[in-house]
Amino acid sequence: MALNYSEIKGTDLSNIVDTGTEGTKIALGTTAQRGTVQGQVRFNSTANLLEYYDGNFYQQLTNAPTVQSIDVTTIDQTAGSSATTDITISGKNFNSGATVKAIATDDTEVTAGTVVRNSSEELVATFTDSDFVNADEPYDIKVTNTDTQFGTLENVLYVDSASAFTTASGSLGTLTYSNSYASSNITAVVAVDPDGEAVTYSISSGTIPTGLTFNSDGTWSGNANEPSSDTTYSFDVRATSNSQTTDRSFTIQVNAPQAQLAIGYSAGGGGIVSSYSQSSALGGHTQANRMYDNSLGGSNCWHSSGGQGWAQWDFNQGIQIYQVKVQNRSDCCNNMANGTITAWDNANSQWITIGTVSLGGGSTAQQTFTSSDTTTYFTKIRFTSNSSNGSYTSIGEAGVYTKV
Ligand SMILES: [Ca+2]
Ligand SMILES: [Ca+2]
Ligand SMILES: [Ca+2]
Repeated sequence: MALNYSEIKGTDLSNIVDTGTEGTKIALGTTAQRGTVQGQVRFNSTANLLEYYDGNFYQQLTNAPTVQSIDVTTIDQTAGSSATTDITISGKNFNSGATVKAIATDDTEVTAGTVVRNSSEELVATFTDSDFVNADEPYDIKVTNTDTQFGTLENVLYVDSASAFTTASGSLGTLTYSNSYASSNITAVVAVDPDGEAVTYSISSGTIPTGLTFNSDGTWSGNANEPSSDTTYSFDVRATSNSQTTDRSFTIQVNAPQAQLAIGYSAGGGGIVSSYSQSSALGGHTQANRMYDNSLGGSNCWHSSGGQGWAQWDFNQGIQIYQVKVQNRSDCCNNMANGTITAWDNANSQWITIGTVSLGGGSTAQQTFTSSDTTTYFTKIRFTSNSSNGSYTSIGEAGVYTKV
């Protein structure tokens, strides 16, 4: 039953008991309409809060803030002395002037340098990264309103600094035929995490030599493929530890084989030729060893007694043949060398063709043949020739080159 004023005028209203269920309606007004009598209770329609006057100030009945989540959960403490991290805090009852702190496990407090209040449900707090210490993680996030009420979300913020490379950027090594293009000649990549966390490695960009494998522990395995020309491979290695990554640029050089003269020309027999033979030698002319005497004319040629013939060198060891060069005699009769060069594959008892000679005429004519065979060791080489002038076969000089 509702009463009006005339009905209760003069009635003692001390210790009023409201037996209703809906609620007691009290005074409502703006901040400007506040009274000044101690004990007055009212609803402030400006602040949208219940308030009472304590004789000096109006005290408002507010709710403590609640921190529900943060959008960043790691701080890189080593990011730089002036580096900062913005953390967006979601929750409720964030008031203007609210402050934010990160509380360490030893209760050390890190205060956000600035706090931007987007709404009563969202703050953005900016922390200085170098204020954090890995040993003191995890940190709590504490929001305190100006009325000192606070809310805390515990154990949510961690320190995670990125690993640092100890391997200098730049070349990790050079692979050559001589070192078998083996990964053992390449420097392993190392980075150290300041928090003591494990580091794994990957290629984040660029290209590594075909045939090599970069392992997740920073080491290399395999053998690079032999290139046809010197090649520099450039790539970035990414070191990952916990949530952080760091990249560094490196190179690997892979060089094509070089031809090294083993027999012939200025190398003579090279200590490799153990014996020589020929199908025939023209009287007054000379034999197969004259093809490695570093002289092209006159008697310094192998010269058959007929239009066809062959000259052969036997090696005292198996050698890999990379290139073979043949050259005409220089003084005369220099239209005589046409035929084939073959080499003896001792393991499989067979002649393998290295090249087809077609020198034609000319005192300086020469040909070089390059073999793609990288596995066979040969114990003999034979120069088989059909004279183009129908009377003689003659070769002034020949050379065999190995790879280095
Ligand atoms: Ca940590
Ligand atoms: Ca770390
Ligand atoms: Ca010669």
